[in-house]
Amino acid sequence: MNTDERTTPICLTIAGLDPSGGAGTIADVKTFFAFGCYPAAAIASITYQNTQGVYGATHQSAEELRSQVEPILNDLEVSAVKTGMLPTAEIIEETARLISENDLHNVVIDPVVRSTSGFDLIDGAALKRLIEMLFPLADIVTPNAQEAERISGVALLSEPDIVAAANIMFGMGAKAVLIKGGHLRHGSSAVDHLLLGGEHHRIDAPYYDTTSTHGTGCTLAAAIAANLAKGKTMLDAVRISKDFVNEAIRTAPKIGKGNSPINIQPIERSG
Ligand code: PXL
Repeated sequence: MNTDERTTPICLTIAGLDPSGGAGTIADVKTFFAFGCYPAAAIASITYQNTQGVYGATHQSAEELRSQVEPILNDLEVSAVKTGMLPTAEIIEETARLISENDLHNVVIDPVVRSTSGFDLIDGAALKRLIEMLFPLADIVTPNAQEAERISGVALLSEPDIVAAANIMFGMGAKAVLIKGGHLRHGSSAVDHLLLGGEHHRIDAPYYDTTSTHGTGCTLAAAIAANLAKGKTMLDAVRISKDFVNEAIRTAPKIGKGNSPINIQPIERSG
């Protein structure tokens, strides 16, 4: 059967390129494809890295970003957009303009602050712009616990802290907040907290004590975008995405000498 934009929703990522393939746009593209979506990708920054660390980056200008995104939006019917590493205020402002001018839906904002290896992927002033300009456009924001602490100013020591941090992010304009609590774990499970429409959903998964986690955050946010593009509700999209990432961590290969990328594989198609 031929496919088109109705049967194969198009998902756009605006994020950083990890040329070693573990995180950023390559993880996003693999994830969109894994869920049967058609991937489009614009690069906000070219990073220099491998599984052992991030060694630097060359950021795109606002004009370079627009030059990548405009032809895509002029031609393709984009059903969801995911943002990742947006390193500068000018890139963030341009991304916000592109989303609003084109009335893009199913907007997933992953507020990437730092790589696992400790490299800053955004500066403080840019993070402030990201909160001001992109949170109000976001259907969901997906900070990890550390990012949530930096954004909200609340130290996340207990569940009430998580709710307080999420409420601050609702005040910043986000429509749903997913706080990923890999290290806020309860015994042997890793719990993510989805706050949505006045409800608090605890999304539970087994915790794996592994260093094979490179690209986890990017993959989760991209999977949520893909599932929203396919028409899933936010709660289902988050649950499906968490299971997908969990399986990708469980079955991660050992690639490279550092933090191995997770195992992003197509989900089984039912027909
Ligand atoms: O996982 C955060 C992240 C996002 N985007 C890019 C990255 C990283 C971490 O290394 O390199 C491009």
